[in-house]
Amino acid sequence: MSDKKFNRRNFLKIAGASGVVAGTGVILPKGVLSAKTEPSGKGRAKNEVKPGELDDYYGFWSGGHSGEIRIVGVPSMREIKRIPVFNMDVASGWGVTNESKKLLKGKYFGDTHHVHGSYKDGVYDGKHLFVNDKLNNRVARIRTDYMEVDAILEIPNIQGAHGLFPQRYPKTEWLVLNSEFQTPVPNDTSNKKAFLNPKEYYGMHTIIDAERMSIVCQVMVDENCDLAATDYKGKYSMCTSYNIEKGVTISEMLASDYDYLIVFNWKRLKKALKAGKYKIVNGVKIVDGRKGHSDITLRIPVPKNPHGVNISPDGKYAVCCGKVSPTTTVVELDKLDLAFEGKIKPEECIVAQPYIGLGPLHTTFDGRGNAITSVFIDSTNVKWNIAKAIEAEKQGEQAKKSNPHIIDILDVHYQVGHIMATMAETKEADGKWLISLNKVSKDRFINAGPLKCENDQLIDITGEKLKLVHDSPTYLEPHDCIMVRREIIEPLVKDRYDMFEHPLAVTKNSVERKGKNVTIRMTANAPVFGLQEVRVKKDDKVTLIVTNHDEISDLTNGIAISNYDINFVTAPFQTKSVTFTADKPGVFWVYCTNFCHALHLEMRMRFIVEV
Ligand code: RUQ
Ligand code: CA
Repeated sequence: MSDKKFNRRNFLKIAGASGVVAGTGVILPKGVLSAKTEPSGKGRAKNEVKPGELDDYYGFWSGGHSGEIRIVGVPSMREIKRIPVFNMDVASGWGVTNESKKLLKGKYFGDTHHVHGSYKDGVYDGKHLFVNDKLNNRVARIRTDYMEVDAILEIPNIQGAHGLFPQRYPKTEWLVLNSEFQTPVPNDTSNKKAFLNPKEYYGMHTIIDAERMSIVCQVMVDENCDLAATDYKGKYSMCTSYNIEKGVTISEMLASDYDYLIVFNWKRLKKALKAGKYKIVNGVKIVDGRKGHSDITLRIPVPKNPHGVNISPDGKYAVCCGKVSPTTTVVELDKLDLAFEGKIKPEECIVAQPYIGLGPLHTTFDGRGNAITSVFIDSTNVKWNIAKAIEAEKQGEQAKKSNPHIIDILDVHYQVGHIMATMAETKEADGKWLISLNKVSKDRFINAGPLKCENDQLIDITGEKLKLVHDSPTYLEPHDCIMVRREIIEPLVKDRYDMFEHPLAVTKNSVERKGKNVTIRMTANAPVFGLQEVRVKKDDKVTLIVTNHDEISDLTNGIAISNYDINFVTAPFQTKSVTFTADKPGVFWVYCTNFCHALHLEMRMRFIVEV
């Protein structure tokens, strides 16, 4: 075992010593590389993570319309890994192997916005991540021990699957998912008279069983359901709605001066389900949550076309961003019961509406009573104190005029969408780092053509002022992220697969024929494949199953079949399979794509398709 380790390291060392920069073929005079990588100036930058040191946080970034999730080390901002989710990834074979195709069910594009972790008692338990697909209306679950998708759920009756949030207390049994686009329900020929009548389009707040990855029910509302949040008591979930008008054009969606924060009462929802108060559409229980039809929902008016809703880590407040209004709306969650009981009006749950700036989108928290809100049009992050905003609201307009709640305003570059502070969506928000996910990066990086990257900025929030520390280019387009303390995740992450978790794990090499179906079972053990030659007949349907038998951590093997457009990797003790038709006769070299050994290039076998 240690032999191979030595081999691998030694090889890289040799390549390094000869002055060849690995992978580039460029020869540099000695010293140039090391001089450039030395940090400039004296001392150590606060976010510096020196070679050999580890980051303090696992950052989980959504990849937007790249369809993936990325793991970013914080504070170094090094991209450590990409987890393919709703996309194809030819390096790892996601979308190529039978295992991934079974989950993707023929859909290879996605639009991930919101990654969240599973919770226990208001803090991440480190077990799962969940992410939405706005494009094809799916939710994926990632098991963090392998950092790999283990379930994908398609959601019927909705479009624009957007805001996603797990239950935080007592643990994540439910996930909520909002549908940003209203549609006819059902959206098929049985309901075709609704196609041209937007008044018959509805939004859905979908409840998902996180363990089974199945749908519990959908709550139907007239409004659209944008961003999502759950409280810290397991009582409520909520959505912002910017289209209470049921508009289909921008001007129609902007007609009203206010829209809603809609709160869903879980106790009442469970009661309705138990009492059978639902209809079934496309196999899903749909509970009526429309205004005037239901006691499950509460509508708090908020100005205007709101976007994000975030819950303060003390569990007391929901902060709703105005988007078209320059304000945020602070809702006191303890008042929701009274409002549901009809003892106070919904708007009486609002305890502050502070001025923030032009285009507030999302809010995060430092765990010290302060909120930080992203402001899109102003291109700023605004730090403000929640208690001071509430106090000024009590005192009236005069007190509000001087904006006593605002602590600091930082210019960001440019056009910020989401922001997130470390651990901020948990009751252990620690106020160390803030990420500003900016949509526009022009002039911040060397010009790489008309299609530019995004700029994820790292901001130090330990002091009174927000301090910009680092610009980090990212490929399109992270929408949201969470940052989880390393200690929560790291002990759960494995170096090897549990080999026999895969029912097809190969222990003996074999080629088996049943009519035109040929099954090749093969081990990979760097630098050899278990078979040196496989012969099939033209037009055979071939299934190739490969198990990596290398127990050395990080020893990944690649399996590529020349001219057959097949390429995937197996990590230690992992099994993957592909099925294809051997439609081209000839000799095709199967080779290892993932540098595994000093004799990596010799790791090959012949795949012979006879006629
Ligand atoms: S949404 S900024 Cu999913 Cu705010 Cu993207
Ligand atoms: Ca509106």
